[in-house]
Amino acid sequence: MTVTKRKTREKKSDTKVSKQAVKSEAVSNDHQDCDPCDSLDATFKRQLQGVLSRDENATNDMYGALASAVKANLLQQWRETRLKDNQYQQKQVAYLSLEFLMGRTLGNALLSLDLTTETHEALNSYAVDLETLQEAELDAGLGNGGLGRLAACFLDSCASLDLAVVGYGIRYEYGMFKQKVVDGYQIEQPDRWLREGNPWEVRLANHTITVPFFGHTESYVDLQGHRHYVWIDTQDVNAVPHDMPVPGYKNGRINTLRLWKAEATDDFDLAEFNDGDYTEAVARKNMAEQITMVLYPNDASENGKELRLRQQYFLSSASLQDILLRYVAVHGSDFSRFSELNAMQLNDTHPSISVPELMRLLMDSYGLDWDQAWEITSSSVAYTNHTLLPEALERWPVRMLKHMLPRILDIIYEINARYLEDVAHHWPGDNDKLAAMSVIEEGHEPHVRMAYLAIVASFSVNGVAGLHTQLLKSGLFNDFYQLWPHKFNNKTNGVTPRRWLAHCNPRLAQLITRRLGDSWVTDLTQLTALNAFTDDKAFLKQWQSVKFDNKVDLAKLVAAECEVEFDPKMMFDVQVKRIHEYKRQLLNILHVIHLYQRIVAGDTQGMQPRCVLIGGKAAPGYAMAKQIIKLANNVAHMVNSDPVVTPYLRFAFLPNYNVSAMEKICPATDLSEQISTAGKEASGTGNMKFMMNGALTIGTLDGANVEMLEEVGDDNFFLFGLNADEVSQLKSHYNPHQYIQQSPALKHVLEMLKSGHFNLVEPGIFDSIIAAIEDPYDQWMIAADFDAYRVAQENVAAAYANQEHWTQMSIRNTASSGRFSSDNTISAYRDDIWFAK
Ligand code: 26Q
Repeated sequence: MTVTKRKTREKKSDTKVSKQAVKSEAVSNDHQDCDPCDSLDATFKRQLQGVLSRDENATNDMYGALASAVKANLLQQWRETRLKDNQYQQKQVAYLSLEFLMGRTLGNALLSLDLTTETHEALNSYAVDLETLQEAELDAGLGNGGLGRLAACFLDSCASLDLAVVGYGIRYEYGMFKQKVVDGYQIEQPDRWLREGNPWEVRLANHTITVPFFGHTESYVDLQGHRHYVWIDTQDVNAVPHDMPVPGYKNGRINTLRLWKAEATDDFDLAEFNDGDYTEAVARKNMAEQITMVLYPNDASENGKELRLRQQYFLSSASLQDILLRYVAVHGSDFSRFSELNAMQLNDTHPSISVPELMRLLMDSYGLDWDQAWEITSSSVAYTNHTLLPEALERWPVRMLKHMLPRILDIIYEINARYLEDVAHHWPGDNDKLAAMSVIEEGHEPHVRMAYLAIVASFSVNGVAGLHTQLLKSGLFNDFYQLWPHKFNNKTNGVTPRRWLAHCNPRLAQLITRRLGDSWVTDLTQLTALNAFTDDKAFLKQWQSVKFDNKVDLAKLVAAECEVEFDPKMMFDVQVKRIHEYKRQLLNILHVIHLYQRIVAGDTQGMQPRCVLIGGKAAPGYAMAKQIIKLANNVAHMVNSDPVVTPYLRFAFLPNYNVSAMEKICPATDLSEQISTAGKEASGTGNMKFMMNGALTIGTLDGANVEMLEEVGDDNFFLFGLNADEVSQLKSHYNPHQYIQQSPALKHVLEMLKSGHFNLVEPGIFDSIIAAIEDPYDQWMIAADFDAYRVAQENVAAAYANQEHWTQMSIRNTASSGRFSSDNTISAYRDDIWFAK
């Protein structure tokens, strides 16, 4: 292999504070464009006067008025939090993420600010209820799925735990696409979530930051003989912060989610204008503003698109400049306390270009030498990995970096050259090791391996569940684990109990609070006290009736969205998540077909009537995932249109699954499907939301399921299937036909699929699905787990037949969910990684 030539080491230059740093003296961080107001009621009325004159679309206007009133109400606390944090008495953490899947803000803000009652009262004089207004809010869908929603749950917990944490992200003009289903096929529509404005955000044009692209680097030697690098002839883009409030739960802290919007710089336009090329100037403006136009909708494979890299660098550079300006405003150019007072958490490798960018800023803007800059960078950056799938690991072509970010590429080379010396020292003479671990993947088209770059520079590398972290250490990152075992640690994911129980399931929350008081909201382990009531008949009845009422509500949504009638007396069996082969929605659908065949054949012995719901989006370019959606819809059509079948089985595919849909779904679910191929789902977080709301899980030993099972015990969990070791051992000699032969049920299902029963007018459309199941290279091992899954589902049915016992198991699931509060997770990040207060 060729180890890239190391350049002349950069020497310490005089630590001159840059122009930017001086400018930062002016950083007041004030949100001047809004006035704080006294009572919510008064503000609401004032806001309303402005809108009621235009009375078409009154609900939207009233929502806007109410949201503005709530924002005005929180401005004072927001400012106080900022002033306090600006004094830098406490470690500041930046959570850097390309995704924040916030969902709606209003209901959560009212809960945290303790304004729900006051709001109900303020609305009394208008013929509209709070729920209707809440539903008028469009979801902030600035994320794909688990990773983006985790970031949102973490922000809630950080604020509620009184931590000084800023979320840094991108203000995408278009969030996650809206999914329509037409003739059973997914259709994507743009999500213009800002079309009616965003009452929660505060635009801070005076805090705009400039991000460079393209150009080239030059170097010079100063009078002391030190070499300096300059990046010149760049095309600059402005990053304008738009802040969103993140209220802590009834604690007075309001943290900030700072989302950057890309805008063209003035001199950019001006230069072109002076050249007389007006149209070119406008076109360039467009190019700049494209950066924050749209969220990439893939969640499990890297796509290598140049615009995506621009987004990543734009976020990283703007955020780091912002962090450094804030630091310098208080501490001046003395960086000796920087890493004691700052930590940057990378949400996967997406913002990992931050590593060379921080080096660049410290050296080129603030005059530090390489060693000082590296010491600071490598003690303030931490990396969280969210996937084991090799196809999802980010790699960027060296060529692309050289063109777009030449100075950054130089720094990456230098980081790699120095780090490879450590590797060579640890494995003397082992050139294969050097090639395998190099940040640069050599070859016809050399690439930068972003995960390796992140590991090399981070003082902490964590997985998101115990099993996931184990697999990182023993597999994907084993070489790095051998080199730096101390960097690796686990932080099992969690979800916020404010949104995922208190807000989304008020019936259950009230029932719990009547028995336990309300301090479970900030200390979820208190739910274990519910175990004392599993023999309390009255309590069991109340628990059942809460679930029943929630099912009535969900049935209304399903009727409206899918035109399928769900009967709340039947079991609600739900799988909602992104559509991916490894998550095995296909296994679920095959089981539905199996039940359908049994019912049609009159074999309903031991069956419990159930309504199966599947929801989730497929990445637009993921053909197999889209076929799976089509299959679900076609099977649903056959199931629901056969009156022999519907007393036992109903099946719906819910379009446009998102955060707000989950708020209705998880409180109403009896059975949660967590059936990924073992070793493939890093953690899962939907699994935790369901458990908190009293669903039982049918699942494999994968991700955080392992820990959920540990908490609740196997009497209260339907476990099935191969474990991660068995999956990896079977891989070399997997023979799906053997499993198909051994399982009459699976054989029968495949025969029906092959007969075209579900696609009579569209022959052949499911051939690729059938082939995948029968493929000896089927990584997801559908056939291997089918029978175990079928048997587990029979156990589910038998258990559901005893409603009292089922209810006891349901209570035990909620009671055991305390460990999966994101408060718990964030406390561990705080203590073990951030060393924050
Ligand atoms: C990468 C390159 C280019 C474009 C997009 C992406 C991209 C975007 C999003 C790649 C991956 C994602 C999202 C991954 C994700 O959501 N992972 C999930 O993270 C959860 C939180 O830790 C886990 O619970 C899930 O198990 C994991 O799948």
